[in-house]
Amino acid sequence: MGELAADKHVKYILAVEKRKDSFESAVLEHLRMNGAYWGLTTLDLLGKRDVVDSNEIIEWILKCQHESGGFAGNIGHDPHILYTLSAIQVLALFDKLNVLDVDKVSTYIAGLQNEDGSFSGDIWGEVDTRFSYIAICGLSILKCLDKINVERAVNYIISCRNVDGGFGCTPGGESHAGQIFCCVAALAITGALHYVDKDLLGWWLCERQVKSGGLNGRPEKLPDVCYSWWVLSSLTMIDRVHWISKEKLIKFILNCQDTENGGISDRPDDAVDIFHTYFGVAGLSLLEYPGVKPIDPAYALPVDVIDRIFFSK
Ligand code: GRG
Ligand code: ZN
Repeated sequence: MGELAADKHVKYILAVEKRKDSFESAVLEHLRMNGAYWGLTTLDLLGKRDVVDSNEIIEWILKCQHESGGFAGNIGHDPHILYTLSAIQVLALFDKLNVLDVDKVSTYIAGLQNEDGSFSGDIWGEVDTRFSYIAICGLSILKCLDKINVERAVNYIISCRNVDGGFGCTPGGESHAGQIFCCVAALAITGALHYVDKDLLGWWLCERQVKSGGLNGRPEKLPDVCYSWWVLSSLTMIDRVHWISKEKLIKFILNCQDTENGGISDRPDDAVDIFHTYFGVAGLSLLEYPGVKPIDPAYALPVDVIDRIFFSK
């Protein structure tokens, strides 16, 4: 096993950003706002946020804002709650939340709450606990949680809890590590973690570690680096990280690196992408890997950024 090829990953992220005509950027075109969040957060975790021009990025983010207050994945596209959170997160990363019309953005997010407390992703109405998390995380960063009915939002999330201790995307939906992250993080942010059966959920989550040391997202599925985030952040929030082998997971993540050209893939020997590069580095951050800044498991932003938002005068 090698070490984390941090410098190579920085170069890879910068190259993806520049290669606007490549296959990967064509695929990412409509969700460039997410790509910006993944890439820039990874750079920051590696202590390299300053290698990009923040003014240029902020200018572009503001051009992605729609008159409704929501943000799109790219200029001229339709707004969605998903990209709105990424825009808020990137601005938080650069300490530039002050460029936002907070009332407008928070009104857009709050307007997506339904009668039963759930959230839709956009005007088309798809409902998912992913959107509950996004709304709660975004509004909390903007200090506007009072714009929604938090009690109903929490009750809806609880209605998606399963007998195995996990959570699904809607009531009755199968437990999946990605949805568990969303529900646990939303409950953590709203101070409602007492609704989680930590031992039962911790057991389900730690069973996600397979022989190779990697984590899967559901029973019988293949391991994938992104679950180093979805599973591990959930275990961290419920204080059960010591229920998996940290060493084995570190080894699995490092084995998924392209040590020549940078980037991290979902599994050893697969092609790298910016999504798994972020989740690999974020996972290593939760595993306290040397040289990687600590990340907040609920807000998915570096701890120093969260401290600046909530604890500076
Ligand atoms: C700020 C970190 C952050 C997230 C924003 C978008 C979002 C909120 C959360 C997404 C949560 C989620 C559902 C993640 C799972 C993504 C994933 C790898 C899905 C794949 O599922 P399958 O069933 O793959 O295709 P498996 O691994 O089960 O074979
Ligand atoms: Zn994955």
